[in-house]
Amino acid sequence: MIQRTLSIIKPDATARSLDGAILKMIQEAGLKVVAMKRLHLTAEQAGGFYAVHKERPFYNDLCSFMSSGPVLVSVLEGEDAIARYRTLMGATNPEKAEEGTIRKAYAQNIEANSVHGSDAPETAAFEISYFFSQLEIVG
Ligand code: IDP
Ligand code: MG
Repeated sequence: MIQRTLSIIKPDATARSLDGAILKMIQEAGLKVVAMKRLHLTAEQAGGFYAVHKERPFYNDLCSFMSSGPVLVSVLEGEDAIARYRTLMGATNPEKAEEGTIRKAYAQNIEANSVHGSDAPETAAFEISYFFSQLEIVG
């Protein structure tokens, strides 16, 4: 099934100018970038995006980190895009990420782990609409 998923290149990666390298990995994996924007989120905007993690101990740190610099937000489209992008990203903790994944290559630690990807169709729909209108998505 053709799906869309929400990707974020996080502040640790934009700070090191890794956006081009990460997008190259995404495109070489056969995922199509159908929307993109560069944003500097407020802590409140990051908090709304990560509302599902509100009760987690790392929530406040995560909101600070995600608003500490620019992010590159994009919509990726392709066959089974949600699971395929999760595989390409690698494990949340880069120490556990497999060779060939974005987090293995670039993540600094479990928080500053370079990329976000939606984890299910419902979260993808929420996350895409958090950043993009239908007009901004060009398949
Ligand atoms: P995911 O990004 O692999 O889906 P989630 O569990 O959804 O991982 O967590 C969202 C984000 O919160 C992670 O990507 C990471 O930036 C941060 N995070 C997750 N677990 C921890 C932790 O134990 N300590 C600090 N930050 C964490
Ligand atoms: Mg997640």
